[in-house]
Amino acid sequence: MSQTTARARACANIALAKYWGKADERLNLTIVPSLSLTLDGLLTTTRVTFDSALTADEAELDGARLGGRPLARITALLGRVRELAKVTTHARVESTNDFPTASGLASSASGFAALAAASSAALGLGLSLAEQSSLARSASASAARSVFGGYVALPARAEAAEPVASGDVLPITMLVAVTAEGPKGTTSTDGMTHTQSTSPYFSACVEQAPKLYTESRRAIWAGDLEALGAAAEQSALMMHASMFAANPGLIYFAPATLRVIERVRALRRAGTLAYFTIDAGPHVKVLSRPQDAVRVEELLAQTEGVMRVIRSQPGPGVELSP
Ligand code: 2P0
Repeated sequence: MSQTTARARACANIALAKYWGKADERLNLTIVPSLSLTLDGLLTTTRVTFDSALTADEAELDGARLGGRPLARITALLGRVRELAKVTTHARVESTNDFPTASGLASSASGFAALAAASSAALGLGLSLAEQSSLARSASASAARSVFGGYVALPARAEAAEPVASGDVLPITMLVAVTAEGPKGTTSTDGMTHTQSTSPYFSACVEQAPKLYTESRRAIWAGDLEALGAAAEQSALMMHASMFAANPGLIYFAPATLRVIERVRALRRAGTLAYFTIDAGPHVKVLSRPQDAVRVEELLAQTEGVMRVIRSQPGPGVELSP
């Protein structure tokens, strides 16, 4: 019996300029460019052990055995790594998240970035970060971005993400207002396929996305939180508007989602810079200046329906760990 193992840690990322929709479903290439911030407060740790005694791949997340589609996505990535390393050995994957899984908190981003790094390292492949990003993207497009720290871009139809700027260029504290526990009803992959095939607003989003992406990049380099926040809010609302207009309409919002949006806008009217973004789930992620974060966090925590608030700073890219 032979065994070879490696462990990696990756942080989730939150897109400021959103990706929603595929240019190529089989290759998992995105139809629009996206730009994200990798966050230190949302961490996945994954150990991969290739073991000749195994007769199939197996995986567990937070101690629960995975099967069905989640396992199939993992097996597909492991298959690519085996092909590169020219081996046929099956693997055991043990993964833990320190945040709620599959509820719009980007667990697949950190999960597949950590899986790409750990599995390729376990087989001694020595992949570059761009190659790890491409591997992660083949499983989940947003995962391509979690390979890098700070601000990260995934251009339209790109194989791999690329770093844009360190988090210090525009320091932000991201406050995640958690409004539900447990998995969401519709996965991102299903939600975007449904939107792409039935929403009359989808093409408008695709048309507008490059402009918001360019504005976001420019705002980061100008250190302009107001411009970045405005672009991020429009990107998120446009994405959700396209889902609302799908047939049948897809609504990830909970009542508390709207209450947090209103709270953020009230803060801005009162002179505090705060901006929201919302992914394929009911939680609201709030961008604020680090010096305002404690006060903004308190106000979010007091909002009806907010269960807790996770505070994050810009985080590092994927790392191997002992
Ligand atoms: C993003 N999201 O840019 C967008 C915004 C959620 C909303 O990418 O099908 O897990 O695996 O490529 O990457 C979440 O979808 O979907 C996502 P697949 P993914 O972050």
